[in-house]
Amino acid sequence: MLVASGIGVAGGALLASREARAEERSHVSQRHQPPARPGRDYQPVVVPNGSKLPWKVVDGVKVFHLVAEEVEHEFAPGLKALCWGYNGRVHGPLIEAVEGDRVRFYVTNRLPAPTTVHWHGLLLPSGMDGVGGLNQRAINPGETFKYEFTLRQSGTLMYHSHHDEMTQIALGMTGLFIVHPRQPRGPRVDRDFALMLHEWKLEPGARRPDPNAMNDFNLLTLNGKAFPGTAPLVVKTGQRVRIRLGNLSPMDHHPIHLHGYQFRITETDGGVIPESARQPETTVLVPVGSTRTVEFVADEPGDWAMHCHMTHHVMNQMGHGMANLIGVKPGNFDEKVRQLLPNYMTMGQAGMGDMEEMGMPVPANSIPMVGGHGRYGGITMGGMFTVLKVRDRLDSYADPGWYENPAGTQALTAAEADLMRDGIDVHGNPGATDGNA
Ligand SMILES: [Cu+2]
Repeated sequence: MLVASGIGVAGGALLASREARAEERSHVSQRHQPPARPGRDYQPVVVPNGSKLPWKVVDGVKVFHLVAEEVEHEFAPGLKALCWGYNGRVHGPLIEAVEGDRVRFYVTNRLPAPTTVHWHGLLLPSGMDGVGGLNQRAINPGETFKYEFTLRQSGTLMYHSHHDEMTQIALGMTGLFIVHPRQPRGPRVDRDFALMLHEWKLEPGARRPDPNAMNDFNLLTLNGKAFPGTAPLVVKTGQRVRIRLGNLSPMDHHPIHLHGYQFRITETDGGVIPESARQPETTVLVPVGSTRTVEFVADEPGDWAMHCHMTHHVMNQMGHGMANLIGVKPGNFDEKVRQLLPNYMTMGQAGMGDMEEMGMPVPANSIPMVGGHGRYGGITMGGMFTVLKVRDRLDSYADPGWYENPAGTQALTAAEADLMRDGIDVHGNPGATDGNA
């Protein structure tokens, strides 16, 4: 009897606490704060090559309108394709709001297929989570759905289609969703950049990316652009810089490496990393379906490369099923082939580095497989590559051009006098010492 009543009491308490939690949840979703304003309540992020989703306030709610549609997108000068995105952009415009804001999204589907929008990493009611068939009926072509929730967290989050994910994400239907904290946290950041990573398969000359690709991606992008189409990140010396990286590539994680600095990884899409757990890094791995945020003080002026460290991810439209020609001596092979193909040239015997310089003609609507031009010649990286430009003096954040290295701070051809002084015989063999000694 005693035992049974004990269970009864415990059961009642459990029920009461469950009800309290449910009430708390609904209370939280009701108890939104006045809509925060850019400049006054938060410092807006910078989206290189990108755009932001406009909004208006209606009765204390921030109202947005996303239109899912086909978009002609330029990946780099000379390379366009028909992709799927939002509001005429690939990827979709960045959404920017503040913790405590009540937000309402109208989503109009102008695609030829049903779609949904999933709010990746956001804490919200299950029915707003956007998984087609699970949380809602998919939005048919021509329909407009409404999503509404209160932002209960801050951070670097994302949005993407969650219906026929393989096709729709591969064609570009992703975007960043930045939620600023209501109360500023940590040291003030001067430049706050947001970049979305992606990978595509687009055959030279093709009009549409191939969503069936699983391994052979040939176009790697930052905010939808492949170098040399990527805009630089421009910063003044001494500024505190934040870079937010999101990855909704179909298949690959991207180790993003920044030259010239050590940074700390401060946040994931799961929240803020405690200060004691922030390791110094020069490369941050951004897994598929995640965001990573890094911070550092830009105290060293210059042009600093920032790129994915997977070497195939800093190439442009390159087929990977080619013969290994390293070290091959073609002899008079070229001459013989030219009788049939007048422009034939065997390439690749010493690698790919010369290919950008050669100015080989490329098929219409394609870009050369390697990089662009820098201040000192060809840059043998393309794809997921950009430049952090740090300058002592800036009139604006427009591209300041290439950095002029101060005299004595740049690698140059070794002078004869230096070689003499240091006893370097360029024809000698300096060898190597025993690694165990
Ligand atoms: Cu990569």
